[in-house]
Amino acid sequence: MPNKKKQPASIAGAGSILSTVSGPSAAPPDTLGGKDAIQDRLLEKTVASQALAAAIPNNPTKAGEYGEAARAPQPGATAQPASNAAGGSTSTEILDSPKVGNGQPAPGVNATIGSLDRVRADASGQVLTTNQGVPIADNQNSLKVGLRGPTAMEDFILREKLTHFDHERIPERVVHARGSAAHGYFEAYEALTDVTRAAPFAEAGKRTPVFVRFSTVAGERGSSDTVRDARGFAVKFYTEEGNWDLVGNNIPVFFIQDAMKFPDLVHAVKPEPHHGMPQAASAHDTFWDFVSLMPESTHMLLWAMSDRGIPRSYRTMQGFGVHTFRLVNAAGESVFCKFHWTPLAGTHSLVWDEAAKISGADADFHRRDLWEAIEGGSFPEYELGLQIFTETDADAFDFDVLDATKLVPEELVPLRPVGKLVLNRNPDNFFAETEQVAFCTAHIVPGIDFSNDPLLQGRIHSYLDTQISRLGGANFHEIPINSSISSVSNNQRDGMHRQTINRGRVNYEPNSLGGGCPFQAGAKGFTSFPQPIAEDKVRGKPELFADHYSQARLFWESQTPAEKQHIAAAFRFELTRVQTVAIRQRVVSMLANVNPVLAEAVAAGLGIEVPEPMPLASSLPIPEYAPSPALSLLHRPGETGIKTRKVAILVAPGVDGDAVRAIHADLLAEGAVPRLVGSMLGGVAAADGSTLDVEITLEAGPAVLYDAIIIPNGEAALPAWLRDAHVLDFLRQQYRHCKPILLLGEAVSLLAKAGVPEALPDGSPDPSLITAEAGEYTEALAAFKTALAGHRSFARESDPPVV
Ligand code: HDE
Repeated sequence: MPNKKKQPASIAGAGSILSTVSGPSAAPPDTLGGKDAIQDRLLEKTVASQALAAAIPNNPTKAGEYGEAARAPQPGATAQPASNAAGGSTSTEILDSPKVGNGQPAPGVNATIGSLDRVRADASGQVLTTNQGVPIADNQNSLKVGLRGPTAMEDFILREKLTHFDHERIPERVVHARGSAAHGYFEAYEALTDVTRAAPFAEAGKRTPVFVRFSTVAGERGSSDTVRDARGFAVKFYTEEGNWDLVGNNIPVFFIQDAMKFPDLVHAVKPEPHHGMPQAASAHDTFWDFVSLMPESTHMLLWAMSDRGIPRSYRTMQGFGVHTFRLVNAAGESVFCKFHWTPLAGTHSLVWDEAAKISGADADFHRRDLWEAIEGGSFPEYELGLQIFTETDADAFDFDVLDATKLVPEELVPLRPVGKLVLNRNPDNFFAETEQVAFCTAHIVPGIDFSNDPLLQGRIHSYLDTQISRLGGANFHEIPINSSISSVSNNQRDGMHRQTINRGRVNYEPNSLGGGCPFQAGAKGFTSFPQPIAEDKVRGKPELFADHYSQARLFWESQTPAEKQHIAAAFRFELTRVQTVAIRQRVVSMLANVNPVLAEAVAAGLGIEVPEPMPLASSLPIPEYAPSPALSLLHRPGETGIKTRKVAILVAPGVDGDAVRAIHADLLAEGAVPRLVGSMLGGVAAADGSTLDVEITLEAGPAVLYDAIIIPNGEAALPAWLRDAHVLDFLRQQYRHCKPILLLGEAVSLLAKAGVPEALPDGSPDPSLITAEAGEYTEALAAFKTALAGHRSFARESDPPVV
């Protein structure tokens, strides 16, 4: 008879499992002897972990790291653990608590990248606590030794509160410090898999969440929105293959060609170092000194001095990726690409006199506009268009596509519309989202790649680097607004403010103790486009970069007469504020290479002769371009009509109440934002005895804050309006800023009193100055709405203004 007695479980080596150093060369024990759940887990963990290591006897991808084989990276070797315990840091993780959780993390999950809901906090119904969660009994008084005595050092509640407050600020961005942002999505029109494997373009209708931040460049965090400057247009796409940041501007070219010059440019435009002036303005000596010694800036200067430098709204400006990028498809084939955002609301700008006055009336003009539009459900939309061209196409262009001071004319490479961006949600918290968002040109995803543009190459370093001091360390990617929605697993560890609690003991690769995980993705991961390069190591620029003026000329010649006049006036304004005559002359000598009319107009305003044109840096033939209508702002009136346009309807006692109500309702129905403006808040008795409620006063909401004005009929209201300089100024400014004006009945007589001409300077009727008999305004209102939906009535302008 065989011996039926059960073999005793082996306990040999149990002591080694219970220790953290050395162990026997034999197989692990079956049991640690006791009946303890923790010990069971420890044994399971050790056994599974040793089996996992044994499953990877060597590193099978090693040979593939060398020579030609390295061109096709292989996925890393992995093995499956027999138990989830194998990857754990500790056998005690099975003990749960309200703090540590249930101890069973789902395999392969990084819970810190969940939606923002995981970190949104709501205090409804909650008591006030310290940061440690201790309920606070008294939030009014510090702890004192006697009612009139000194504060006790032990008052940890006061000290925590003051300490946190003392450290509330973080450094502002070195540039683009002033900005506003919104959430939304990008929706692809079609699959672009022929040219790119980038996730947002994978299929028609695919939506990718985005966070978009608009900004000025030079001003500090609290500076005004409507200064003359380029605007940032930075889009973070949260794709399932990682975050892609398209960090662009509202101008398609830049001042400089090489990253080496960026600190010089920014030092020159920022407040001068000795007295810290001026704020958020390029109109000072150091800026113009620098740019006039850097003639490659001429093209961008023309854009910045054009009305692009003073947009009406973030919703009415284009965005551009500026640099040439690469698109790469799944087969590894690459084309070049320029990114363009085009606002559906059209391209609209302020006029300079208005922009300067808005800075005083509402320094948050653009921030408020973006917030209000989204809050009111008028979601800003932009179409993404791509200019796609091959390397061979690029070789045939008259300019170098790696030169960020040059654009690719749409006549040469038309835009391919590929999707739309919709901003449909305001942030919960300005600091946590808009201030802490970290855009970075190095954040690209499979399917997108860099070109060798030397400005872009420098940016790839700078953005990541700057976040480390701005956001306090290397873990800024863990800040909720910055975290990816695609799985994040790597062996980067520690650093200031680390949020992730990485499970397990493996923090290196290759490894066998973690089953090889996380393993390299191989060809499925990001692979750089293998552009062949055989060149000398050299500091310098390609010869085509030396043509500094032909595209500046293209831009000038593509503008309408009014836009040209604005450009000349902007140069005049900026250079008048410059104090050094030699700098003014140098700038004009640069402009003389662009166009004699421009140079003459600017020189005349400065009381100087046009100097000799600045010597050319290029000896190559000068390229010639036909004017490009797409470069004029007036090319894009937009598709959204009067939606979101702000209209002031003046009211005073005795005004025609019926007309006010009907016009108000009509405008509101079409998505405009009409507001009743009076001299004081409160009810105003209309002619029909009804009461109209003034929403904002002429003082609190001056003319520059509206897109148009309506003054209704009102026999009894008129004398008050005629006596009120606020009203007359309101009318004058609406006129001077070329905005639509609708006057009904007797209100027409305000024109003469305000000195506003009824006809255009050439005697023809002014299509934006509309008058009608009281009670018969249907046609007039329609004409007013047409004017409101379009561009400003620049035909009114004269230099100097007559009103
Ligand atoms: Fe930037 N830029 N930049 N820039 N830039 C920054 O990064 C830099 C350039 C742009 O809303 C900084 O996070 C260098 C061109 C935008 O948060 C910094 C060079 C374009 C934003 C930086 C450039 C831009 C920035 C400061 C030349 C248009 C705001 C804070 C090599 C395509 C993003 C920060 C936001 C911000 C460096 C040139 C656009 C210092 C070195 C060209 C929209 O890293």
